[in-house]
Amino acid sequence: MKKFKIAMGMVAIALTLLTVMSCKDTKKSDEHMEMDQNEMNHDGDENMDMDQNGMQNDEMMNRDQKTSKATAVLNSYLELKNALVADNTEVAATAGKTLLADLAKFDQSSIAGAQKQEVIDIIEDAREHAEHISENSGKLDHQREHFELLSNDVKDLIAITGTDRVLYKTFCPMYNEGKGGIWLSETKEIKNPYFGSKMMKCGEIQEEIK
Ligand SMILES: [Cu+2]
Repeated sequence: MKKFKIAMGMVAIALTLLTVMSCKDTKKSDEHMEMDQNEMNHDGDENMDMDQNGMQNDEMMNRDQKTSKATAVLNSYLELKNALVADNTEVAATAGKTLLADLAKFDQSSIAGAQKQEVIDIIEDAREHAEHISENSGKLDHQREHFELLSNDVKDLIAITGTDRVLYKTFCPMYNEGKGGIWLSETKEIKNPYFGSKMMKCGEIQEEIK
């Protein structure tokens, strides 16, 4: 099964763009750089919104020709990503809440063997990040930190479940003091969820996932 296809052409174009765009003038506050364990571990009311979002997601499932177990998760993840692109902390929090509910409903029953535990672990981790994002309206930096970790979880999840749509794994080399961070996008056009309007075009496509 061909899960990942690296579009080298895209990378080359993106690199060229990257050189052209000035990504240098950003200063990121590191006040949230170290997330302490207590903050990461509190137990929340993750199941609160399961019913509320059920109908909406079923509708989305029916509309898509191609579906995957990750469909609802991807829908809310991309909604969250686009809210961060728009620097909209309230919408990001709302999308985080929807995502939390979708993660809680994720059905891993048909996933076999060693991958099952892996999926359970990924979902558990992703739920914590979605929860923090939902609870931190007004703190865009904080939401973005969790979004970076969440993006890796979603990437790992679809490596197992597959994806119902083409996604672009995009890398922002400037994020996190130059350590960089990835996100998944439904479009080839670079719209940076880590910097939003401050550095919208910073990023390069690393993989086309389909
Ligand atoms: Cu947090």
